[in-house]
Amino acid sequence: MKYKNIFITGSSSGIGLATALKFNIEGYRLILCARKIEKLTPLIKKIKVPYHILIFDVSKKDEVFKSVKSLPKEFSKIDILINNAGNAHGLEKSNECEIDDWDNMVDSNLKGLLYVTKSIVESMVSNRAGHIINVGSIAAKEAYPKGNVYCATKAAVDKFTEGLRIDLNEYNIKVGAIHPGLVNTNFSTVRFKGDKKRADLVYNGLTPLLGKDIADIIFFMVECPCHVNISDITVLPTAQANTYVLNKQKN
Ligand code: 8X3
Repeated sequence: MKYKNIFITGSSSGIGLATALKFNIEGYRLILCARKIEKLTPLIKKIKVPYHILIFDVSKKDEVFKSVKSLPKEFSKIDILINNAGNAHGLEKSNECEIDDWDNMVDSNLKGLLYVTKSIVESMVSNRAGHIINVGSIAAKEAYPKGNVYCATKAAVDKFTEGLRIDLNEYNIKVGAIHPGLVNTNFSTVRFKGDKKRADLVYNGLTPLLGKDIADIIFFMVECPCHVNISDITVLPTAQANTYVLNKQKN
């Protein structure tokens, strides 16, 4: 089971970083993807397994295909793909938000995930083996105020996951998605463009999930026996009932 190659997008922070660390401990061979090499330095220091780094932006189609093609032979058979890269940009009403934020989210969360998948899936089909896990969001399942395009990109990923699973069914390839609720990563800081105070308020008064919680579940999904595919899983902090019902303690 071990010594498999796992390809993780967005592996320099948050859920991607936690997932890389988890699979490092478990002895998998890592293909670590990020936009900037500097951001991977702290992770690389902790890696004990064979790894390969790819620096590219998921939203740049040519960069994606060129990077995947450049993989050395020992990393070119990708057993597991974790489509994790993506983010939220802004939290404003549709009539008030920045159109660039919409572009950014469609380009990374949706188009980027499609490019990466397309660049890898053909070799999985040739191998008649593979496992693709898309990191979605509770936002895929329900829209919330001011979430508009972020929710739309995640809902599209959710539906694409389903379609991909149908297309790949005859090739013995597992496809699934994990949809987290509130996870305390730099997600909200990015969403609020560096406004740490506003970001902290999101998690204030409750115990959010950690990147590690999601990484542990991804590992469980990957390690299921061959005949078991977890197709869809939503994970929330105990204090979160849905995107807007939260059991927050007053400080
Ligand atoms: C992250 C969860 O509820 O902030 O995707 O959209 S939420």
